[in-house]
Amino acid sequence: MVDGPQHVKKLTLEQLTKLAEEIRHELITVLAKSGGHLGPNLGVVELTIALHSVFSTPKDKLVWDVSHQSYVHKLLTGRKDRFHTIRQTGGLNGFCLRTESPHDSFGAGHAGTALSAALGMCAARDQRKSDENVVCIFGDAALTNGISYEALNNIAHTTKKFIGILNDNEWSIAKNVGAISSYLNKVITHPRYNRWSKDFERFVRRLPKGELALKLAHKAEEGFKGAVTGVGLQPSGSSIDSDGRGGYGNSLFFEEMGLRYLGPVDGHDLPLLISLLEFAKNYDRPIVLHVLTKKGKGYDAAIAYPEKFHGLGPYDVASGDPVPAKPGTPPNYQDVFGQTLVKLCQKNNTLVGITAAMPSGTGLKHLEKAMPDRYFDVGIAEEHAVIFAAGMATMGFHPVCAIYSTFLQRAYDCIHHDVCLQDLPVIFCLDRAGLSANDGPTHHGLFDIAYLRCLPNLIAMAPKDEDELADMMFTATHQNHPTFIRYPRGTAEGVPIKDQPKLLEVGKAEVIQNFSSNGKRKVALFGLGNMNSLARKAAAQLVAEGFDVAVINPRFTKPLDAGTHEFFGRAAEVVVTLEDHVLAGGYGSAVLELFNERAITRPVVRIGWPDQFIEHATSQDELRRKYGLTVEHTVAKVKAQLAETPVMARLIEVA
Ligand SMILES: Cc1ncc(C[n+]2csc(CCOP(=O)(O)OP(=O)(O)O)c2C)c(N)n1
Repeated sequence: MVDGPQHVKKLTLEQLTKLAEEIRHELITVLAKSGGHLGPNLGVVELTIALHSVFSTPKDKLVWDVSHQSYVHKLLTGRKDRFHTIRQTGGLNGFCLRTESPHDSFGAGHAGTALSAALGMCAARDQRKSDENVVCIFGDAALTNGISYEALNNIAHTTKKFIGILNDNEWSIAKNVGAISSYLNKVITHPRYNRWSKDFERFVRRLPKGELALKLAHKAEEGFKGAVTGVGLQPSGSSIDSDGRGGYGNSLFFEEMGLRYLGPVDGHDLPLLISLLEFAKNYDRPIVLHVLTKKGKGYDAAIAYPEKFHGLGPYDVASGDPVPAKPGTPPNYQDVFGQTLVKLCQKNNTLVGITAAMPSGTGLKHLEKAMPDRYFDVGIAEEHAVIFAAGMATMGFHPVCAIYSTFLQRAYDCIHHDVCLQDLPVIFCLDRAGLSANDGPTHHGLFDIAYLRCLPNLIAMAPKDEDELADMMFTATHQNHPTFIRYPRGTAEGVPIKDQPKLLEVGKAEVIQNFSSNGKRKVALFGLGNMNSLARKAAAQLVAEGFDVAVINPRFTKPLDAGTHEFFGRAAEVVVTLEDHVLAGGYGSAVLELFNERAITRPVVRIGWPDQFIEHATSQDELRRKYGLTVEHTVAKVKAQLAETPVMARLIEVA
């Protein structure tokens, strides 16, 4: 395999084809151990090789949307020796990261940012009068996202030189949805759209491998959608364009946006891709190249199950089967959420489920299967999802938006302006609230308590286990206000789930273990959500070491149970708050504000994530150990705090 992009340029077509094979082998074998975005990367092997054959990074800029499909780019830009570390502690990140390599021109992880970022780079280049090429690679699902259109609307007015590559594989994570997907489908399948002009052919012919590219393209002309490798060009001489402006293929949409459109072409045909990219590089107007790729190409299992192989954990290479969970592993929160929603929907006609392109990730696929008419996939469109839900709520519905905590950040104004301000009963199920360890900072859901706590009208809660998640969902369906339930990724606690969920009292905490008033020094541990189990373990150790310990499950971060917090705040010598969230503005901060308002002077030890972006790692446990979200650290902090707190002073105040 090659060492860097400069080597790619020296290879013959035969060697490049061999390189593609080697890369596919590397992807399939490495990801079998580490997990990752296999399908999308197998789909862009030829495209990435072609990009590095034609463009010269880091001077030229490749901007990848989401950047989950940048593994091949990483392999070709000096990172092949570390590729086996991808998504592991201290290893390569699974997305583009500016701090990881100068070849990563723009970091991402959230969808829909590439067109805007690339256009910004073009504007900067034009301002400083330099000559870098900026190439934006965006998937068909990026066109379900509003930001992409904001950028498209702006390109032709802003720059004369912009190269967009639409990497169309018909899939988001699940099958792509909506009108734009149907439109692309039409572009691909309708012969009217698959014609080329003579001047493009003339240009390609002049290129070193141009003759060959055209031959391949014509050979494949009969095959279109469904047989991506067969996609090709219609014979020349039949050049049309929708509006007489001379587009090379035909897409009204892109042409109306002021972009020249080339395509659709076979995204696995290396010589053709190289020729087209050379053409785009030398073109003096904004241009978009529409390439058709096959998700999972080169690995049968990934082709057969594109959704499963979009992103997955370790698997067996021979069968493609995931490494099985250990027997007795509890269900994951996502399945409990999905199954509970189905049960609730069966009894309550006002409930519907909404996802922004994440049916399997969130567990909403259970509703899709059981009650498809009550299920909405709106595409990668979190803002739209929230306002759409608000609209339904005005008509008497209780929409349930299942959105990852990190992706909901994008819809903050919609939560504020459309839901909370109008006090509408939308239910938000915030998945991945906590760490998404392998993915890293773009995917950790560590900010939602802070960004929600300041908004009036809403109710926010966090279950300590999967049974309480069901109770909270049930409780949410009885509210006439916006409600938010945050819960983490993956395996739940393994507690039994009641047949009939319980209605919880809003704003009421649960006392799990009270003081025994045995004359020992008192410590109150408030463990929020999944940190409650850690609080209970810390409590057991503190009791064993001779302390009198209370454990409380706060349940609600808004409204906070002021009475319970005050009672334990006054009774204990030390209060501890534990949260899987940043400390700045989180649950512990809410407790401090309450104590300040009520003049409770008890020291509060806050356990949570520090004021920095947390990196990716092999496991959540490693990061928790590093940042002190552990039983040992909690116990040590409590003891250190007590050592500073004179016993007598506390006793006088409590009395
Ligand atoms: C704002 C946001 N919402 C949801 C996601 C989850 N997500 C990651 S990749 C992806 C689908 C991307 O599809 P596409 O851009 O067509 O690329 P492909 O994987 O098909 O190559 C989604 C929905 C995200 N990264 N960002």
